[in-house]
Amino acid sequence: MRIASDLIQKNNLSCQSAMEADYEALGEHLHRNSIDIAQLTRRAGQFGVAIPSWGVGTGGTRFARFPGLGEPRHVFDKLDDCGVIQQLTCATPTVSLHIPWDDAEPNELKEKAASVELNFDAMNSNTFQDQTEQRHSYKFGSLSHNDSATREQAVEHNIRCIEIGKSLGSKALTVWVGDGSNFPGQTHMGRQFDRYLDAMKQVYAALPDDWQLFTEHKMYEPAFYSTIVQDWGSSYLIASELGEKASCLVDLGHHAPNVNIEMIVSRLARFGKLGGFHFNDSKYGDDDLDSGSIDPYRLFLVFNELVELELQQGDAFQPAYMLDQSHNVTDPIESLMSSAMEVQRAFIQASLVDREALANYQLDNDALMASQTLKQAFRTNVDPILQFSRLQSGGAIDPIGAYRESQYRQTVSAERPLVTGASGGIV
Ligand SMILES: [Mn+2]
Repeated sequence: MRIASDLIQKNNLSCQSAMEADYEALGEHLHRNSIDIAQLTRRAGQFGVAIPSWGVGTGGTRFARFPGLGEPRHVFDKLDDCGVIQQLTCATPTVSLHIPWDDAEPNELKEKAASVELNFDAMNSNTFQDQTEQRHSYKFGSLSHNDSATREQAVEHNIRCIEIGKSLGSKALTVWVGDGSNFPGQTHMGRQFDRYLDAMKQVYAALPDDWQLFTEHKMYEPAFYSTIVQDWGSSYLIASELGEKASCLVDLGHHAPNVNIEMIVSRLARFGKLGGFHFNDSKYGDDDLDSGSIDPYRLFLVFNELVELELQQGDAFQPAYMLDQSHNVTDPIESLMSSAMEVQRAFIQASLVDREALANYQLDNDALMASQTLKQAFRTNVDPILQFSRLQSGGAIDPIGAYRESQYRQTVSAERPLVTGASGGIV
């Protein structure tokens, strides 16, 4: 199902000489600032962000879902689509599965993933919707439900996700729940949090030594008055209570508008509890728009903190990166390729920041020049670095152009019937 390599080579040839001229010019520009473009290109090649399996399906809103052509029918089709994204961008080497949406025989999953050169990232549990033949409903909560049998069922599901993940080579479990309340007074917020913590401790106890557990906060939805893991403070409390294998995920869309997310990143990392990210973008709320499509400067500022942390902590600093967005009006493969490149771009731009100059401006209280130092890096067009890195790794200089030329979507739509029912899940 992958894209023919001669098609990629032909597409690359059509834009290679322009790219090389741009690369040389950028190299000279960076050299004047004592930055080695070859080192940055290697850095771009080492960057990876995970694709969520559910991201390759078309999403929807509470109002409607408009299915796209040739949507994946099951996890094996999803892995094919993820394989195409990695083949062309060389920036998405792993896939994050969602159980039970992606339930399948682990050996078959491993075999399929290997055939499209992908590995498995964090496992995601689902206790926010009911499955057929499920004994206890999650309508009024899962890990924090006031009925102990429902909590036990949710704990067992999370432990099952760990077991599946162990056989796939995954090393992390992400827990996001929809638990909360829709009315003041509906739940006792203190006792509900106690029940959640107690259940999470049982999940944590089943975690292998070399695994991580990520807790993900979300301000609202599906519960609208209160959610059990409402904000990064609650998330931090949970991760602290559980132990050192637990840390916090920051989903860029799960905050109130205008919240200073890069400051949250700095705070969590300061206390060793920054686990990783779910990247997306938003305008009004938890919009799940494409990463970098609304506010690329904010994405850059987040990476500015991350690059700074990497310099301080070295290889010990290994945050988990995943895209988590919903594609309602675009081809999901195109959106995910574009988003992976936007995240990679922010990473490289943040690597250009003159940290010594910035530190001195901070010491001198020179707010204007400190800000200009960041802006200078942000304004640098690093496209040639990303393009050259992809070419070196066997990918496409222009992934979206090569993808369109390949007619992949048209080819798979001939064998994948239109899916009108299921919705792309958004967590
Ligand atoms: Mn998320």
